[in-house]
Amino acid sequence: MADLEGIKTAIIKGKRKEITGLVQAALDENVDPHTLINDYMIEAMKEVGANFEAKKIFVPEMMIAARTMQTGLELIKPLIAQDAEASKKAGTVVIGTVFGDLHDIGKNLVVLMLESSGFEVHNIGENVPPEQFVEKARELKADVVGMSSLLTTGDPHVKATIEAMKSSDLADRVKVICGGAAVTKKYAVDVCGADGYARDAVDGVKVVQQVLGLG
Ligand code: B1M
Repeated sequence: MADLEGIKTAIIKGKRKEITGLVQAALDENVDPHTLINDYMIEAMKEVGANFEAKKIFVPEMMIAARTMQTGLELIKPLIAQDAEASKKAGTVVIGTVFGDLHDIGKNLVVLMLESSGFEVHNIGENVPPEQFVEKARELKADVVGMSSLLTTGDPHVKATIEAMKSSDLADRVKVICGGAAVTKKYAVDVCGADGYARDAVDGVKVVQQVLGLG
């Protein structure tokens, strides 16, 4: 029987060699990939964050846990993305993590969910300065720019990025959405003037559809 708690523990403890076998066994038993990600893998990362906050672990352990999570996700990705090519293209999304922030796991999940929902997605990486969001949105003819922010110290960069988008020539045609554990709807939308806020990757798809007036 699939050892789902084992998957969670392997991520928390950073057992990278074990994660592949455990995830593969779960997939072989037809455990829903979304259940695996949402109920076990993301939950594991929450516990890693709590352990870090409680000073039970430090940055190196957090990094090993993140790599273990990513190794597991690599196995799951093709299953989620398999129908994406057929259904392109509901719109073009440019997405990155804001300046000063190197966290990428959540953003990459949002990319995966958007791609599997028919969007053309350009992942412009992490530590992205505001002007680069604008340049890439122009170059790639984006309909939506999405930014991810995990650090509360990133708030000024979220604001600066939204301001850069809204004061550019793209303001009228490119919508801007935000997400990530450090951002709230109130801050992103009410304070900074974003067009939307998403609390997780599934919500990210809904919000992109919403701001584009789809479905
Ligand atoms: Co960092 N880190 N980290 N970290 N890290 C947090 C974010 C933290 C909350 C941990 C804690 O203290 N509890 C804390 C931030 C505190 C704060 O600002 N209030 C923190 C800190 C302090 C730091 C450092 C400063 C530590 C240090 O060096 N002293 C440092 C900063 C480095 C930098 O970025 N400049 C740092 C470094 C790291 C690692 C490199 C070791 C590693 C990241 C590896 C990587 O990403 N490749 C790491 C990790 C792993 C974490 C935690 C444990 C897990 C993050 C994660 O991947 N979660 C995190 C604690 C936590 O989040 N509980 C923590 C799983 C992921 C699926 O969730 O990213 O929230 P999340 O994404 C979700 C939603 O937020 C949403 O959808 C996703 C899927 O549901 N979402 C969007 C995200 N982006 C979206 C965009 C959207 C829509 C939805 O639209 C565009």
